[in-house]
Amino acid sequence: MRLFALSIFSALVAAGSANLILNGDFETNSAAGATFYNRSNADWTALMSNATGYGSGAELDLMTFGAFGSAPQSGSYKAGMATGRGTDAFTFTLNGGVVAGQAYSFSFWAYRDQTFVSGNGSLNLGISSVNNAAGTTVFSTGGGVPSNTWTQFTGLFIAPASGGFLSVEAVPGSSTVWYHVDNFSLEVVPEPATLAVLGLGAAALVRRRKA
Ligand SMILES: [Ca+2]
Ligand SMILES: [Ca+2]
Repeated sequence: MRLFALSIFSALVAAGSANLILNGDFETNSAAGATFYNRSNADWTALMSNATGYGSGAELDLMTFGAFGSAPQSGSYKAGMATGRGTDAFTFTLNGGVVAGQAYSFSFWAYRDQTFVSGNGSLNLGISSVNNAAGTTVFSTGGGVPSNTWTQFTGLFIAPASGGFLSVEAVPGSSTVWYHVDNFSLEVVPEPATLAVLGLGAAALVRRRKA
């Protein structure tokens, strides 16, 4: 019964909503097939559509095939964030924003590139009302980002505040780390109340079938 309800839940999450992140794959840009390393926040922001660099590190990268590390996880571009000079960070502009109290699911891909540094740190996601600040943190990888292998991170959260932006921050650990990131998505999860009703309906359906 629980598995049956879970499968309905999964189907709703999968089919129910579109990606709220307008350029979560980094594909909409003016790079014209080139790779750009160590951009200032202003220059990286100018390259990107619907994303804004704001961190103190200000050495963001936009990379395509042939750049250091693995090929982009999705499409032709990935982004790079380091902690050598501070905290590299950016926000994605959201389609319509998120609403406080609503449930959301997220997914993104990341790894620690070891070409130049082998450090640690974390990647944090936040909901922000402005495009140049982290806002309220909703997820942290902690130190558990694998090196050199694209790894998917997924989860659910209840939005702690309303906001039009999803922030991504490379938080320094004990030594410099270079994260490569790609393919971010954020989707609305059906209301918990709706899920509860559907779960009861599924349970009732199972009971009827067994009777
Ligand atoms: Ca991409
Ligand atoms: Ca860089």
